[in-house]
Amino acid sequence: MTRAVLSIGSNLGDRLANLATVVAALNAARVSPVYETAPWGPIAQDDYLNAIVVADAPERDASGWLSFAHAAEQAAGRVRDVRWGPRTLDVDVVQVHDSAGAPVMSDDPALTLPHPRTSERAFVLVPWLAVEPDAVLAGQGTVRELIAALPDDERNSVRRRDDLSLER
Ligand code: PH2
Ligand code: MG
Ligand code: MG
Repeated sequence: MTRAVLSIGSNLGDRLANLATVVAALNAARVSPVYETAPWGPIAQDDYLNAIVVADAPERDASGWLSFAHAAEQAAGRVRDVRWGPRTLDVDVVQVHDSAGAPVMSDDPALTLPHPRTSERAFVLVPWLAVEPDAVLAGQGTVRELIAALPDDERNSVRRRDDLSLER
């Protein structure tokens, strides 16, 4: 059994429906509230909806979670796109825990774990805290502390959308 923390995001098409495809494809998932988030990175684009999903799988290892992420993106019609540009669905593997609950660490460029830049991104940290209040970003500190350390403009770039839900 492994547990993955997945960051899901969409800023093209029916954003909420795109995110919902990920939840539908998983058993035993816990899902954060949905957040409206300002685009992060160098590319001007529309706002995203973002959420965090924490999911268990009996057989999937870290690379199995990456395959799951890519398959979900393909199924949502994602096309080859520019780095950090708009997308129908992005599924990033933020962190994976092995069967003993220990975080998997990897510097493989194909799957770096934990996911790079997580500590700088309110659109990952804020939903993660909402679904796992005691979460720790492996090697970097508690998610609560990391949020407190963000610049104000980054922390304020995400807004909870209580009118939207991914709960099944
Ligand atoms: N994903 C990106 C680039 N920028 N900004 C926000 N707010 N949310 C995202 O999910 C996001 C982004 C490329 O993966
Ligand atoms: Mg991605
Ligand atoms: Mg991404």
